[in-house]
Amino acid sequence: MNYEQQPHRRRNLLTGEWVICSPHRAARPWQGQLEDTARSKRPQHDPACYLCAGNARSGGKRNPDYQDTFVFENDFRALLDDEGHDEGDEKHPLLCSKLIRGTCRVVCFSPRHDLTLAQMSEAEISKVVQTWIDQTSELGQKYCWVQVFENKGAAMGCSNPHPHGQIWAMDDVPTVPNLEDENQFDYYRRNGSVLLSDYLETELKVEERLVCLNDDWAVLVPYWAVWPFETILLPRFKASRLTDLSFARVDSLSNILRNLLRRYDGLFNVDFPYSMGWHGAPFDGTAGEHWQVHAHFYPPLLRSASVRKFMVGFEMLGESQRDITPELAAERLRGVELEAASGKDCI
Ligand code: H2U
Ligand code: ZN
Repeated sequence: MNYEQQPHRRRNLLTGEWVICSPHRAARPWQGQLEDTARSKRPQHDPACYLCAGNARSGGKRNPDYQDTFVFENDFRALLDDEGHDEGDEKHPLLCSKLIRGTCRVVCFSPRHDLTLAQMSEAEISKVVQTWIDQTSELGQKYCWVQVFENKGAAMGCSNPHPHGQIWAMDDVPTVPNLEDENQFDYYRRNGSVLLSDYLETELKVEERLVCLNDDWAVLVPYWAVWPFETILLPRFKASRLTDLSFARVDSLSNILRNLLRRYDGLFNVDFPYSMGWHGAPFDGTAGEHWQVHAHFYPPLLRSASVRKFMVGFEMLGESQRDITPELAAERLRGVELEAASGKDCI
């Protein structure tokens, strides 16, 4: 089979889902929606921004004069941790539901309204990583699932450009990480080794999907990527959760994050939109031996700063489909020129 020419399906090892890859289709013309790509010049402090230091939020709370990162309870939480609403969880064989308790927080990455994570220094990004770890550690004592994520850019439905992410914690494991848990557990039980460690070893040998690499971390376009420039960030050592990372690994992580995010921005010369987030072993009282902690990056842009991919039609009804191959996407990301200081320790 010629993977560079012929339509084929690839299997996601983490979820078991398949994706159709149609490489011959990448050159088709586009007459649909163009995304707005103007890079707006923003002030360092915006008096109207609810995330800037010292400003008021909805509901009357005021942000402190924070210096690096700042975490607060989301004023419009999707999950509540009220006790005592157990009543009314009616059982019906055809109407399935269960109560969840949880909480939602907002993480400001910097007091600077005009920056993005990609534009911050390694030391500043390390503070963000450490905040993710501290929050995961604290919330992991109370909830079995802690989801750290960032939604960036208007194309991803993020209305506020102030650099920030979110954390949702809940007392049940949601659908996607639950599938990842099952598949990693199944592989561990059958092979006695860790799925994502074995997968990374394979990828490091073939190299064609590799984007960047330092001593501790690797970024690649996964074999089963759905989004055009989707990547996965993996540790090159055993770590089940964010909370397993030592200080040294926080710094090497911030090094590779900065490298990846600059490649993304450089690809179409735009503040690259994406949703990213961390998956690690659930906090279930075990060491999570079968897990490797990892981050997924899902950017919507396809062929230029103004053409995005839509997951519609066949993808809603059948399964995901992509045109540009993961191998070509990785080559494009590898080829982005970074100024010397940001490429330190990375290929
Ligand atoms: P996104 O732009 O990534 O959706 O995140 C902004 C979050 O900030 C959003 O979840 C919250 C919204 O609920 N928010 C507050 O908690 N307080 C406010 O005053 C406005 C927005
Ligand atoms: Zn702001």
